[in-house]
Amino acid sequence: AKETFNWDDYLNETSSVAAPPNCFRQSRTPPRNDFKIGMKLEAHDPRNVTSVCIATVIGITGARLRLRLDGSDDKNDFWRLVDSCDIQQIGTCEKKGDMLQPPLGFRMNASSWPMFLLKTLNGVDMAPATCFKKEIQKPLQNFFKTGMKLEAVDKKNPYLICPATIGDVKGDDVFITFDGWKGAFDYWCKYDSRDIFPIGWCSLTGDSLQPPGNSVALPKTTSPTAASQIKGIRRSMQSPQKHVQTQKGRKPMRDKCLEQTSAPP
Ligand code: MLZ
Repeated sequence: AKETFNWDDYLNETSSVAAPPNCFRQSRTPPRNDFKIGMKLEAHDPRNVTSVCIATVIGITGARLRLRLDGSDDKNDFWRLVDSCDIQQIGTCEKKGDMLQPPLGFRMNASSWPMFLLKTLNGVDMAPATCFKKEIQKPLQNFFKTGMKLEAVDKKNPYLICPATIGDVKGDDVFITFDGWKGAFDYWCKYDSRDIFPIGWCSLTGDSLQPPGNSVALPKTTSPTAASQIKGIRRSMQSPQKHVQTQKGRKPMRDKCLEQTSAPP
């Protein structure tokens, strides 16, 4: 049977609270994804944000698009929300009097760009204006507090959205820590980042939320007894079948998390 991660149970097990929706620069109802694979649009080159390029929709995942810049390789795909201000309808750039640019790392000789562009745009399936949704205003200030739970894009594996905790708050910045991954994927971002979502986002968009990893981070201040108990938990986690208890008498992670030694790939 397919087990699914359940936020209510998890918040209970970890005695934590969800970051309220007003913390995020995200619509309360995720925008509808009307794009189709193969459609083309204009996108800011993530590696050179001042230049606007032609991109193709390579994949659709929830309210996000997997994009590839035309003339680029297949190693630099990126993901954008359908209401991202980084994407626009083909023609927008020209209307503003700007020129479409070759992506950073254009596969061909720079002199072949005009002809490449002409061929690229000939008879293509251009995403219509209705596909592009309006980005909402950012919250007036950083409302996040340390310890709040959320769903966040794993920037090292940007196709993944995973359960996370606010690890720290400094001015307009928040530290995103991934539950059960010992800090390996953590990052700082602005409170209005488009890569962080309120809990329940994935279930609304149809994205699959990755379950937490199976590494328990040692709390900063730990009593000797708690420390030995945590070591015990870690030992038990090496043998996935065992039922383990925390000092609070709760399972630190759900059984299915223990079964999963590491998320694919
Ligand atoms: N296959 C990778 C995915 C890790 C994803 C972690 N996300 C916070 C791994 O197991 O390393």
